[in-house]
Amino acid sequence: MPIKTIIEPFRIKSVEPIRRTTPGERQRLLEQAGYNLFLIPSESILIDLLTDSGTAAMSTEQWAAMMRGDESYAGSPSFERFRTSVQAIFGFRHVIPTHQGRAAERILFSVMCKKGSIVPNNTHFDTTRANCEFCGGEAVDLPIPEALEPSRVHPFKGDMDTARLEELIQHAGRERIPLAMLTVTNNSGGGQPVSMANIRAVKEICARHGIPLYIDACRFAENAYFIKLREPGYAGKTPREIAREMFSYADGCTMSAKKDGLANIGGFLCTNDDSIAQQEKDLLILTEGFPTYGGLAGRDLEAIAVGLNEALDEDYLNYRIASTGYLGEHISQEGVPIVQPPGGHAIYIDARAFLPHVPPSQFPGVALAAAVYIEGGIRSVEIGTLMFGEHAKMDLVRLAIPRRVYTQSHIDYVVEVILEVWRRRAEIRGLEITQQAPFLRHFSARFRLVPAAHN
Ligand code: P70
Repeated sequence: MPIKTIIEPFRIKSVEPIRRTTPGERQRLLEQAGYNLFLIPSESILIDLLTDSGTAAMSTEQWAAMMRGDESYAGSPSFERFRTSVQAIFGFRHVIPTHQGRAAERILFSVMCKKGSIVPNNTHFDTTRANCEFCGGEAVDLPIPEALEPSRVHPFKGDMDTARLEELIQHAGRERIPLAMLTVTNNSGGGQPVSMANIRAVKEICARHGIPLYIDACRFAENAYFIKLREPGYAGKTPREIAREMFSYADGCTMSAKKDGLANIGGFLCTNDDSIAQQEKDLLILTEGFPTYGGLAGRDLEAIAVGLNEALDEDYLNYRIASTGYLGEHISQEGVPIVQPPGGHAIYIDARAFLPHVPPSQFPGVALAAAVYIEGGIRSVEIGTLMFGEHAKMDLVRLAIPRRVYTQSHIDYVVEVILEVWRRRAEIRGLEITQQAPFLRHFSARFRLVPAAHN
């Protein structure tokens, strides 16, 4: 019999202790933080599932490469290794390093958008939407209808609704749409993949109207692996071959290397358009740095150059997708409502279904995330009414799994904590905002419990 157990395909060389706290301590910390988990010190978190961004464990090869980092201001060989590695996978003519994904977004939208522009996407993530709007653009989400039903199983829930894209172009006119985007995987919609067929179909529509297509590539390797597992014709291809094909249909991309770059910081912006690239590099110099480092140290460029390749390793991707799925299956089989099927980098709990007694106006996602922290010291993040305001179609709590960081027993602990919160769900109360910022309010908003009489 072939051995079926999927193991972590690495051994551990350096460890970081994590600290237990008591429920009483956590209750106090949470009240001090205005019920916002972003405001809790990480030493008081036991298992940190706030984000899979910048939280990966680096490999020995990445650490070794960092020592080769050349910190020259201009023309560093570390940049050449970074560019070679990016081009081998993404294939674009221009590679512009940035300190993280949102810097790539800001530069892209500053160059391509103006007041009145419309940017369609399967679903814009928080910083993408905010940067688009900050440049005067309108960020339009066009997910397929299945994506808005959390319990509905569909292999490519990240697909864009191509009929609505056609309609939008007809209605708004090509001149108002400077670019279209596809986010792989779709983070706000549950970490769900986009199919190759959909990328091709979106490209065909964009090309017909002369609209450039950009891919928000943060989780490109996980998306490529889902295509291999689920899309007819791709089972025999490597994740790298699939990624290359995905990007062959695009005119450029934005990337946060903090996700599938397996790095703790960094990003990049790519394009095939020489004139756009020139304007982007000019802006880069203004705020990020010279085009051979773009706000990063030479050692960061080296870590990304290696990390991008490790993220495409099949053993790694098999473990990655299996361990996320394991968490999803073990909580959903006990009745916990999650976005189905499990995503690549995270499990998303449907907070509206989990807490039907807490209306969206009382932030069920924030309330549930607070309860999970008090129960077991686990930090998660709300993706819903707090993050997206009126644009929120769902209230989700995301349990994002940092790459190569936690073992199966950590995940078993998370399962146990979530199931305990599930048993006590009737006791969880809604929240109201006491303080908020004008944009990206989720990072700093503060809350209090809704008085019992209003519940
Ligand atoms: C996350 C982080 C970042 C991101 C993304 C997509 C699809 C661009 C970016 C920006 C953000 C976050 C959210 C909640 C808690 C902590 C962090 N996503 N596009 O965790 O990239 O962060 O490098 O500027 O997902 O999903 P960057």
